[in-house]
Amino acid sequence: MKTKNVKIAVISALLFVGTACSGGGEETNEGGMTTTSFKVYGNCGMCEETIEGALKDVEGIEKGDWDKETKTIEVVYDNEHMTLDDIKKKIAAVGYDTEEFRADPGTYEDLPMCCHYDRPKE
Ligand SMILES: [Cu+2]
Repeated sequence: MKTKNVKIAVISALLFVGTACSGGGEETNEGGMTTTSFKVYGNCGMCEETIEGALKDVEGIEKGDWDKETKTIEVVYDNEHMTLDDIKKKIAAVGYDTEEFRADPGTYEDLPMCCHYDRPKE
């Protein structure tokens, strides 16, 4: 019985990773909460802290989880008080580009050296 549960957990985790790697875009809405993912440019673990830090303790954002391997963030947010654009603007405000919103050059320059990711073309 225990082994079976572990197997199910492993399979669910693999399915989850599979979804996360597909580049984002899929969106689910449940009870006013939207779950989706999108690309955020970045490099390393420090980028992860900065990106996720920008969304931490923000009312209306329940979860922001960036993966440095896939450069994809998964967000869960209250779609009555928050839009995806708001979230992307918050990320841009701490120095990170998304396909839609670009960080200020100054903010980008202020990032630690290791965090100077290759920016997408304007
Ligand atoms: Cu970094």
